Amino acid sequence: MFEKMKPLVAVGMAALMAVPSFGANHREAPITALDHPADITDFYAFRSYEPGQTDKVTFILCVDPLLEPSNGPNYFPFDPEVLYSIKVDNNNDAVADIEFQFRFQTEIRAPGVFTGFVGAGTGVNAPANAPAPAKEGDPVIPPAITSLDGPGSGGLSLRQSYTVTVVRGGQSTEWGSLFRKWAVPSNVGPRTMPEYDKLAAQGIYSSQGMRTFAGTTDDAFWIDLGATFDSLNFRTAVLTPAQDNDDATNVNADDVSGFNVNTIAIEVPITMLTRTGNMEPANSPASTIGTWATTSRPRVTVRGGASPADASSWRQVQRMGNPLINEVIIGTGSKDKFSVSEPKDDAQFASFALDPLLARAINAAFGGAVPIPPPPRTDLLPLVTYAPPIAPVGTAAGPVADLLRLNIGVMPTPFGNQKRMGLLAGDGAGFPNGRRVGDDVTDIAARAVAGVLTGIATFTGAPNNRIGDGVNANDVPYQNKFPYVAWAHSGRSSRHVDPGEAGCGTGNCPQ
Ligand SMILES: [Ca+2]
Ligand SMILES: [Ca+2]
Ligand SMILES: [Ca+2]
Repeated sequence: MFEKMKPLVAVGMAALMAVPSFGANHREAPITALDHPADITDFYAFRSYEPGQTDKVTFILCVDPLLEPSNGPNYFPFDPEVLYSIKVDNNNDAVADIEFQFRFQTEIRAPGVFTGFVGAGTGVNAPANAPAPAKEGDPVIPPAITSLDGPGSGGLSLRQSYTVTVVRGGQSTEWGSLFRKWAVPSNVGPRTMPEYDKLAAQGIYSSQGMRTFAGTTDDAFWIDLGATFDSLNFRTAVLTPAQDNDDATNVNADDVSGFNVNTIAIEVPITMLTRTGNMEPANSPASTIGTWATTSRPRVTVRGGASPADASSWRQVQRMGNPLINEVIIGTGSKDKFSVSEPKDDAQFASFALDPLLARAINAAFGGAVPIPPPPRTDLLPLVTYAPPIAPVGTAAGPVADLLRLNIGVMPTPFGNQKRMGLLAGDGAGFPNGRRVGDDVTDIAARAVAGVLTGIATFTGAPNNRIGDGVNANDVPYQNKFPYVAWAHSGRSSRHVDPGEAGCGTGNCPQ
């Protein structure tokens, strides 16, 4: 896009087009756009707000964007060739101290059946006129799928199990090796999976204070994608105060609505994550962790002279820490390089962060109506170093690195009291202090780029503090419990809320 739109103004417009898109990383870089199973769409990390679980942190890694729920017959298995990882730095050097690795295996249990999932009622048998060699009463369609294993799972032909490996101190330990963990399939429809919510809930596994879930779910992200990519043809660019304050109502259509995504979630005790092994208070220099997710594929060739650390057979395809960095800070020509590099080496990209083109594009596209701070943009350093207001004073800043930083000492905000604008709305347990599924990272990041973190009145007031795409909420309610995302949309009855259709407030969304 940058290459095609040469005029300076057009370049600025093209950059601004990215404003609402950086929340999710759906197909954001050239390589990952071609490798959808390894394409990380979103990464979340937050102190668990499920009642009784607030001494834990939940990580959610979503991959494989824009899954249409009706897209059978194979739907959306995880890729057994991909290593899905969640990494945690707890001593401020942007190098992982703890890693959670997920690998999937696929089995086809009914190889003669034309679809991955089949079932109805208590089963359907051959009628009297069934041609030979079948005879009346022979089972044809198995019972509806009500279980991931054992009775009720007979129609679950394409089934995936997965392993969870915890890597720390150079040691790899398989978590939950005493039981099989099944990935939850897509929601095919009410005949095949009549009690899908119960089926999905079977995919939550618990042991040793940890829980995991893997499966197809609702995409927790939301955005007015269509307006964005129609050459910045925004339906709303600056929200009115009333629109901005209504966290439950969309002014414009959520173009990700009705789509699923593949989700991996893991919840672990905070004491497993801090370098002290303790529950640290928010003002402790040991309270803030940095976390990111990666996807990797087997290396095709092993380069000579690789160090032991590089000797693994995996090559990183993508990584994601902050939803902001790769989307709007890194130049398009560097996005693939960024995807395959390590956070500890992010100083090579620091110039993008300290003078982001996007900020200049916003300034230009609004004809100067949106003033922006001059570079170097040190106000953005809390996103790329351990610094206040996320990490407390006295924390070692560490190198410039794209990590999603989470101060685990900050108590989680109860589900019903959370603000979509997170930290900007005074909700200290929200993005950019970690990221919850309901945080409007699109609007938060746009405003951060416009300078609202500077604390300088010129940049913290309107219109800078009301930039937004007019999509404020997910299309379906989140869960107030692990794994927090909503279960998958039904292939038979899901619907996308499109412009001109019902789904914005009490009326239709604008065209
Ligand atoms: Ca470290
Ligand atoms: Ca959704
Ligand atoms: Ca928004």
